[in-house]
Amino acid sequence: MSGAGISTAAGIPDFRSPGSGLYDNLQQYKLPYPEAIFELEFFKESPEPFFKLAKELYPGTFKPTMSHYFIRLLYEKGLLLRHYTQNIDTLERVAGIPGEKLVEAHGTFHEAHCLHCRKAYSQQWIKKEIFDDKVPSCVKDSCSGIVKPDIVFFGENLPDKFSACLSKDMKRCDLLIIMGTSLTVQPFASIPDHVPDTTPRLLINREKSGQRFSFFSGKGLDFDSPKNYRDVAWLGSCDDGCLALADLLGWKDELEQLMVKEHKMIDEKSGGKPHQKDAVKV
Ligand code: CNA
Repeated sequence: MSGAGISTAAGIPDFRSPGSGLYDNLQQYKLPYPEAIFELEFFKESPEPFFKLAKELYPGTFKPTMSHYFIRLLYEKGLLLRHYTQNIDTLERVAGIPGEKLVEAHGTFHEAHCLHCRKAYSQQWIKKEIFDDKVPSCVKDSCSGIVKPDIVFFGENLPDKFSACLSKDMKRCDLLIIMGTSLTVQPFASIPDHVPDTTPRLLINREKSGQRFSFFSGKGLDFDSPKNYRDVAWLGSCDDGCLALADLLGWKDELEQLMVKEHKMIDEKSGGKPHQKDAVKV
């Protein structure tokens, strides 16, 4: 399972890293508070800040990281039961992980719907509207509702696939790898509570996250108490962590070569133009 931290090396800021995270850099949007940009009620009143940000962060402009290709290797070797992601940047798909192996818990930019009449719109349509600096609005007669990409805002339900997969996957999970997430957004953050008590849980992140709030609660990760027998925090960058793990597995060269090969293909597809943007300045 992963969060924004597996994509920061691609140049996409996360939410909460002090200084570089989106929440510290949204002054230009004049929001009442940073989270408002992803809140449904605020969006209905003031959609402009979200669409301005969506243009900056639009999928298709970034290349997957070493961490994404590590997940792809897990898949190719038949070890990936499922990858649960909070990310909306679609880099897992770009990295070649098939849709049936993914749970995009906070939705994707793949499709969009009118908030009023639910008419579906394609990614190409909404992309053009966003890049023309318009607030996309429904073209159906007498509707003109706002059209929103199918990413999950605060105040919206997660896709049905999330709970459907969770109930069948978690009992089969024999190693949970958690990468690049502050484990603060529910219900995603409680996935680690659903695996069997005998399943080891490995966190690869810049800081410890998701720790249990009380010694007795039994919920959350437990790295430091004497009772811990299965939780491990590897602190550092996700890419370094994946590379270190790949090294232990004897896959280091394969992983590095896969990333070089795939990035070359992405560059070729984009007509030799450098594909990767500089880190986004919001
Ligand atoms: P977050 O709350 O911003 O936390 C990110 C975590 O990753 C923090 O603990 C950081 O310390 C850590 N981190 C950042 N960069 C690295 C790195 N290179 N290596 C190791 N650790 C790192 O983000 P979460 O994903 O936990 O929060 C959930 C939100 C963020 C979801 O709703 C996402 O939709 C949303 N989000 C997604 C993207 C994206 O799609 N790339 C970008 C920004 C936010």
